[in-house]
Amino acid sequence: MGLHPQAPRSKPIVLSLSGSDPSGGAGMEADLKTFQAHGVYGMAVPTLLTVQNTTGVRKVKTLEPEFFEEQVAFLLEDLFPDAIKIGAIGDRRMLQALVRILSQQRLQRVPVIIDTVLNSTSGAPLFEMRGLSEFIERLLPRAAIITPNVPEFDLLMGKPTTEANAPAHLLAFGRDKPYAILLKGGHFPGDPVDFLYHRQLVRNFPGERIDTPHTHGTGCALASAIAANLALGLDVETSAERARRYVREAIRNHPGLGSGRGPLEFGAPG
Ligand code: PXL
Repeated sequence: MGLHPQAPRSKPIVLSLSGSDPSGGAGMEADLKTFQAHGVYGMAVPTLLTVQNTTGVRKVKTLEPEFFEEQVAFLLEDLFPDAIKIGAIGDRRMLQALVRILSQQRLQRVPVIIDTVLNSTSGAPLFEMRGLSEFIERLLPRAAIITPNVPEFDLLMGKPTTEANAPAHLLAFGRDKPYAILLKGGHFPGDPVDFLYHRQLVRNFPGERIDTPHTHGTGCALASAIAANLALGLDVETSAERARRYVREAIRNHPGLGSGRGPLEFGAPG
């Protein structure tokens, strides 16, 4: 029995299981800011730490999986999430801890959003590649939606995707998968188009390239905004659409910080 068993539940809770970016632009710090901006209550357990500023990631230290699991287990005894966002994982042992956590019966109905973070934009590895098939086969099937960028989708798919063949590749890859896929088109040339695969259909979201270096943590903010929207009760497609709009405005309104790839403005969604 809790200390205040009759306390009313005032807002949805979202849990981030991600890496930490001390510069506050990406990772669990960006996730928590995005949750706050969406009016949901954010919690976070870090999978890894980074030596990082806006100019890049210098070092990565994956944390102890047993301690991580204990943190999550104790948290869930008290504060139960309405959605879980997963970001950088680090290594296979941490991946296995996540698989164990998500296989618990009590979490089966909680939507999981997986940002398939494999490398940081500056090139530092955020997951060990020899764990890729385990990641695809054991973790991804637990997701409601995954949010790869083009290089990440190329690794999942095992061959390169262009804007022209993206719908066919998504239909082929997604056919036997239980999750939706938001393929982020930022790496396509010209104005980027995102593609959403959901329930055997592909929809495209044409975008406009915003010419700015202030794009640190855009993937983290996008996945977290989707998680917040799902926790608020929106469906997958609406959540993805709103999250895209949120990130577009967050880039447009960037605060101009740092000398490298600066952070976003984590404002309230429009
Ligand atoms: O944006 C990918 C990402 C995710 N998580 C952490 C990161 C980064 C990129 O730098 O540092 C912790």
